[in-house]
Amino acid sequence: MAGNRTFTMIKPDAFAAGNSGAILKMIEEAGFKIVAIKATQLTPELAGKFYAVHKERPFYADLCKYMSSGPIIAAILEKDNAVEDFRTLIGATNPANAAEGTIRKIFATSIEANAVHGSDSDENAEIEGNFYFNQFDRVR
Ligand code: IDP
Repeated sequence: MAGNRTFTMIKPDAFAAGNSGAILKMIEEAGFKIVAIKATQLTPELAGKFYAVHKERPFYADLCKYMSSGPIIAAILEKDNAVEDFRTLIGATNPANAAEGTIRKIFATSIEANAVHGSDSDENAEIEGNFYFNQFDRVR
């Protein structure tokens, strides 16, 4: 059965451009409830840990640099079928391939600076949420 929570980050490009509020509005209007949220900034080491699954990819070093380049918002979101529905809402990794009306189509500026993160499985949603939030930082 699909889980009901996912994890997102509003990435440094979207945060710096002042698009956090507009993105959170789209997320809430799509039916997601915010159950944990914080503004923070990753160090390059923490970005490397978060994206460790990509460490053999050619873009890994740039990705760690970019993701630690400025503030972000991290959040846990709740909705039925959360992981899949949120991936649909954000659109394809490369904004050039993202469907009209998706968050990445509207706000992303490149395949790297693509505005938002969305977990790709229930298991990763749990791991990624726990990376940022302890049990007292979230709605139960
Ligand atoms: P996803 O975020 O859509 O799940 P992943 O393949 O898991 O995409 O990649 C993680 C992040 O790494 C992307 O969101 C994007 O910021 C960055 N990225 C992915 N592919 C490339 C690339 O080919 N060049 C530069 N950055 C990339």
